Amino acid sequence: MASPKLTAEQVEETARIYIEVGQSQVQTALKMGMSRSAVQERLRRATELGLLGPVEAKPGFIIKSISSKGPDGSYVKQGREPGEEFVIPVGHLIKGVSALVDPDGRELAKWVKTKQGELDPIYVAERIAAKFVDMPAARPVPVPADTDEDLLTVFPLADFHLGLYAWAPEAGHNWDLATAVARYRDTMIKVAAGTPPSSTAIVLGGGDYLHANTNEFRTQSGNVLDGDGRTDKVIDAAIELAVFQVDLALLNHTKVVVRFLKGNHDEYASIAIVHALAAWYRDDPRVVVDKDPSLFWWFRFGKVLLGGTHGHNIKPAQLPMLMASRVPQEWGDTEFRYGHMFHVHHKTKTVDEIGSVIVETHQSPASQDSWHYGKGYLSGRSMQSITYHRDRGEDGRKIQPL
Ligand SMILES: [Mn+2]
Repeated sequence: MASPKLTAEQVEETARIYIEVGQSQVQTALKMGMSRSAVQERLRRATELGLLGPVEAKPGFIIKSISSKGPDGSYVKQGREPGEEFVIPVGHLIKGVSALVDPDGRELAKWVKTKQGELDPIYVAERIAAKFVDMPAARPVPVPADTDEDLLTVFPLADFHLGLYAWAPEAGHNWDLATAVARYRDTMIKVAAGTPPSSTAIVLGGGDYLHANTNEFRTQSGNVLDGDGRTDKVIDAAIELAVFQVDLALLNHTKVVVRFLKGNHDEYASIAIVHALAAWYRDDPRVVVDKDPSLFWWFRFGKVLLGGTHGHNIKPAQLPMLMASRVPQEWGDTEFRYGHMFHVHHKTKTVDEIGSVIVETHQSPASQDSWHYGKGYLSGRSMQSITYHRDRGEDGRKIQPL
């Protein structure tokens, strides 16, 4: 079958060379530097046009058969050879076969009719699998075999600022939504790998998980921010990343508690994250999404009392008294008390343990934007997990620099 792509020049050139080399297809192919099958295709077309004799076809006509007289005087009629073997088109099945037979019932020609039909199951499975390549990991996550009932691990998600945009000439680094998501996921995996299999995990969004509430990209106090992407897009990526973190925690911990504190950048956008997670995990008995809308978080584990807040409304030194006043019962029942704060993007540990509470502020893994860079801030970037023993307090931590 002649390809429609062949030009008249290509066909003529092939016919000329074929005659030049003594009508050898192999020699023609060698001379033209192409495959023999390609030469054959061109020669078929040349024959139809009569370029190989005996007469050239008139414009718009082709030669359908050639009759010639053999050396012994008999007539030889040459017809076109059949085309390639018939192949059923992908996704089709044979609908029917009809035959043209001679008076003796012998088959002269056959028509194979196909129609769009049931697809090959393997073909369908491969097509579906291809669609899921970029989807998050499948759930449900298997329950980990052995976890330590005496341990609890907090995974602070400190000032992720998803949606922050930074341009290297202005801010020292290039940073955008896609970069942030990729780097955070990578770091989450490394943190998880260095965390013991405590029975309880707490995914603690420390506030400013998102860079902004709206497409205007402003803080609560109205400062203009450098944003990447539209709010819908950022929220979508933020939910997916939170699900990634929770699913990761489910691999190593029996129970996962999720709490996202509000920050001064995402007072409203964070609500969407919390509610999406609550819906996502509503049928999973291993996940508890705490929808508490307040700015403060308290959690008791054995003799350990934990507290947290973003930190835009109170100073670290105020947290111990607040803890004692807001949850006096838990305060009285515990011995080891810790406060987690964020907002400042750098690491501090309150020098004095006020009322036996150690309050720390967390380093952010986010890149600086032009404003922070311009202020000359020099904090490092990391993520971590902190593990507590129910009777002994802090038991260890895995710190992962970015
Ligand atoms: Mn903040």
